[in-house]
Amino acid sequence: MTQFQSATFEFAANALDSFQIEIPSWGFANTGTRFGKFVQAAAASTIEEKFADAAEVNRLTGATPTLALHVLWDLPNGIEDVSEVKALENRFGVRSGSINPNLFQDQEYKFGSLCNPSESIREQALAHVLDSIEIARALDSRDISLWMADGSNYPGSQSIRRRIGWLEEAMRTIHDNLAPGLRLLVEYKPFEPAFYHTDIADWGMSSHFARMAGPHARVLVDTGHHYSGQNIEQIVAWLLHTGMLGGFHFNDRRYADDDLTLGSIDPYQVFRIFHEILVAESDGLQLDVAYMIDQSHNLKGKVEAMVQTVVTAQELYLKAALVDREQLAVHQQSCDLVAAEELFRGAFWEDVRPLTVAWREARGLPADPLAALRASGYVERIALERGSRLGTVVSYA
Ligand code: LRH
Ligand code: MN
Repeated sequence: MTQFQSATFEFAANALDSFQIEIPSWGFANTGTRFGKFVQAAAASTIEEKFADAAEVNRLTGATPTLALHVLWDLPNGIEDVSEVKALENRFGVRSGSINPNLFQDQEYKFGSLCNPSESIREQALAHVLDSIEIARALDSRDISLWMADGSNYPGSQSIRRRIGWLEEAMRTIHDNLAPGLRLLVEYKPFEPAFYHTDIADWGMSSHFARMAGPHARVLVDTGHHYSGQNIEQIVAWLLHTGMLGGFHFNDRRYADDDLTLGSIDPYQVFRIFHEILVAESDGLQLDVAYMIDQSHNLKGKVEAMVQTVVTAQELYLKAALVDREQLAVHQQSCDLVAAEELFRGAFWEDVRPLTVAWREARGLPADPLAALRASGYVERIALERGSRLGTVVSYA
């Protein structure tokens, strides 16, 4: 290996050693669209199976030590389920990650949860978030990741400003009850399931609620939660500049919140996001950004899609790490547009796979995680174990 190659490898290894991304328990479960759900025999439906699949992804990629949990889906008995989850953490060597309250499926939440005109329903929603904080405290999680479906479908049917007031009140109470060391991540989404207004629809609204909630609240950017023409990396630059960036839900989309696998439609988008973060870090900003995946694998094999996603994320992160940011700043300052673009895009064109393979081999990981998954027979084995309980396909109506 030439000196340049070993220097590049050292650099790449540091970048990949530092890169960890959290995977969602719901990414292993049978999910669908409103038009139906195509069930997979190998899908996970118990918290034990979700930890088992997460451990397999971490074994193959070395980059996913934590599993995001959705409270009502993964701890249906609330705090009572914590001891079982702790046992699974020890058994599978994967820790619980962000705790996601469920404020969107109860019948009472038809007109909203924390923004519902009914005080008793707002209190019910708040109680669920406070229970989620107790679960996070017991599991030593770092983040409460809050997304709400709250909004309305028809102009004039709800008071947007009154709902802002109720949510501000709730956010203050939630923040005041955060356990030490726990953060509140406020996720925004422009529409769906509400199709006229959504109470936390964009980064400005999310920043407002996080800022007025208190110092331990930040904004969560789900890459699928933007209108198609929006410049997401510019939003990221603003959140970095204002100190409000808490984390990401990575996925990809062609149209709306499609929750497709990261980098399947626009890998350059994720590269541009990672670049903004790496520039901020090299400019000395103290960052604490949670990288998480939020996808639903309706057609691809679930474990395979998760491994593919993590490998893609590692490659895109390394490409962004390879940008010569010092030289880029020179081109930017001298407005040498083409030189800047060629340098920037050049890093994106770089085939970093030989570097990621070398890093995996150096870390005792399989050189090709997807091939290793197939060779392991893991999916076939769990399909046999889990397949027998498959029910009938449920349709939308
Ligand atoms: C909402 C969302 C949110 C999760 C859900 C699974 O679209 O992105 O982060 O609660 O997906
Ligand atoms: Mn999300």
